[in-house]
Amino acid sequence: MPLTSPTPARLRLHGYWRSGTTYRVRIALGLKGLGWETVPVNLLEGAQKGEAYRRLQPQGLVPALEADGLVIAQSPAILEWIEETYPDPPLLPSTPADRAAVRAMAAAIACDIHPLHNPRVFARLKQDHAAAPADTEAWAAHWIAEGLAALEQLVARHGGGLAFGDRPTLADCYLVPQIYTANRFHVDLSPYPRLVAAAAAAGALPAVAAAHPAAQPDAPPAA
Ligand SMILES: N[C@@H](CCC(=O)N[C@@H](CS)C(=O)NCC(=O)O)C(=O)O
Repeated sequence: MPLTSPTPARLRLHGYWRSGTTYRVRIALGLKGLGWETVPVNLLEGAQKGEAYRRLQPQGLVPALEADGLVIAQSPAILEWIEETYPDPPLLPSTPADRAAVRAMAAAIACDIHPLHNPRVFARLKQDHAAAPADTEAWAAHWIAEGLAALEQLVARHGGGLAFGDRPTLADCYLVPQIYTANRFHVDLSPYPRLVAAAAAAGALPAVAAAHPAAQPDAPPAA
């Protein structure tokens, strides 16, 4: 039976142009052919900690997605909601084993790499351990490199032109922003040629290119 998607809800994505978690959601929305309204939450000004934003996302972390009356926190939950609500085109493969492989790639980034290079983690390292900006950058680079090394093997097992096979999946939604962030922290990506190639191939897709941080309305002009 062909997959069908319902008429899109009015989608409002609260996030920040350079946030990797917001970038994930933009990629998924774009791949589904969905439009959305960007609601900027300026992380540099601490807007994510304000009362108004915490009413949507009590952790004070971006992104949050509003879909008509529904408010969804946490990018993995948002991505799964998008996939379940708008199944066409699918961003998960058809068999449980393949879906598990895609979710493992996603979790390697979402659970084990990304949380360690968050502004709130850097703030704590600075406050409690007198970490200088060079120290927090080295910290981030360490955890990113360790995580990417394992991910390179997962992608070697399953990848084609993209992270999993040759069709975009949720794994690409996570990988592209993580490679962007790795570049921000000056991580040497030469040990991860498959990841670099997969992210470049995904990034060349028009929907993914449109999700790039520099293309967002809240990005500074020189980004
Ligand atoms: N697991 C959460 C993580 C969200 C998250 O860490 N967002 C970052 C930006 S990428 C944030 O809002 N950081 C604000 C801070 O650290 O104060 C998700 O995937 O939505």
